[in-house]
Amino acid sequence: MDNLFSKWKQGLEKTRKATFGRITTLFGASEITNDTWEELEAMLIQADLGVATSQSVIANLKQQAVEEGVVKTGELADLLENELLSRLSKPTSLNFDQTHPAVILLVGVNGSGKTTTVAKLGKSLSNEGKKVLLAAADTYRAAAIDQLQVWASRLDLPVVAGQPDSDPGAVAYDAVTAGIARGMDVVIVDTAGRLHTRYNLMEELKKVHRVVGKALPGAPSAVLLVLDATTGQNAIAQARAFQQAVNVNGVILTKLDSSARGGMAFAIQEELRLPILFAGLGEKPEDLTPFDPMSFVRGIMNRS
Ligand SMILES: Nc1nc2c(ncn2[C@@H]2O[C@H](COP(=O)(O)OP(=O)(O)O)[C@@H](O)[C@H]2O)c(=O)[nH]1
Ligand SMILES: [Mg+2]
Repeated sequence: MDNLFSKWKQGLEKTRKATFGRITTLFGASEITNDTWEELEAMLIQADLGVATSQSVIANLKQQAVEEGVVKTGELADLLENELLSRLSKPTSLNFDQTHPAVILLVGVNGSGKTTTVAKLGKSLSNEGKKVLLAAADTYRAAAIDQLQVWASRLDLPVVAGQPDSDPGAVAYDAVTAGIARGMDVVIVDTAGRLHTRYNLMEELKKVHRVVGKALPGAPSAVLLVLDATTGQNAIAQARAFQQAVNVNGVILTKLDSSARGGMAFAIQEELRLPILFAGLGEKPEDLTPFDPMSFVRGIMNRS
């Protein structure tokens, strides 16, 4: 087993143990009955796939079982693995060619992991040889600015930060301008997650988005929504609010390692129609990894 897959497996332990691991107990030598389908559907719902997605998985599996003459529960594991895999989009990577520097905005509610992910993503892109600038545009909390500055100095990445309570749009604008002047390849912008009202938050985000486009036409290249995997289905409603405010291009799913609800990944793709680009499998900088559907599905189902 290679290192990366063992990391996925380790990171998905909670999801596997709490839900998907129990699904495999259904797979034995017995004949498939109505009860099998009902139990499987209930387990998928419990695994946070959402009702609609779970029902659609079952409908497809039933059809395939008929078509392929599958009658024993033991043969369902392969069908389920393929079915789950078909629901996750192929690995997607970020587009760095749209503007130079590429500008990436990270958005999401407080505590979802934005600031940590800005640092991790910055580190990973810098390891690939890109010149990365971080921008601390969550000016509503002094602690958030400090947090990113600490990460930046630890990872040896440059950072542009405003004063606490300064205009987040202005910080983002300065960061993009600095990125152009300093010949950066990527500017990653951290944003605020909570204002007094959701309306304010979304208006602020729209503004940051607009301002970034003024500093560099065509920017941002990507708006990535950071979702906390421990919040399960709740994250779907959150995501919809962000999608209404700005054009979200993809999801970064954090804290898979502390979540038993990793099944939400399927609901993200199915209900939000957003690709998952990266996964957080821990708190350390190297714990952000491109989302790999095969490792994810095999990791939750305990198959190698
Ligand atoms: N276990 C784990 N913790 C994470 C992960 N990503 C972020 N965190 C933690 O989640 C907490 C909130 O993260 P932060 O970046 O401050 O969230 P923000 O409010 O959205 O900026 C911190 O304690 C992070 O260390 C992850 O992938 N796994
Ligand atoms: Mg933050």
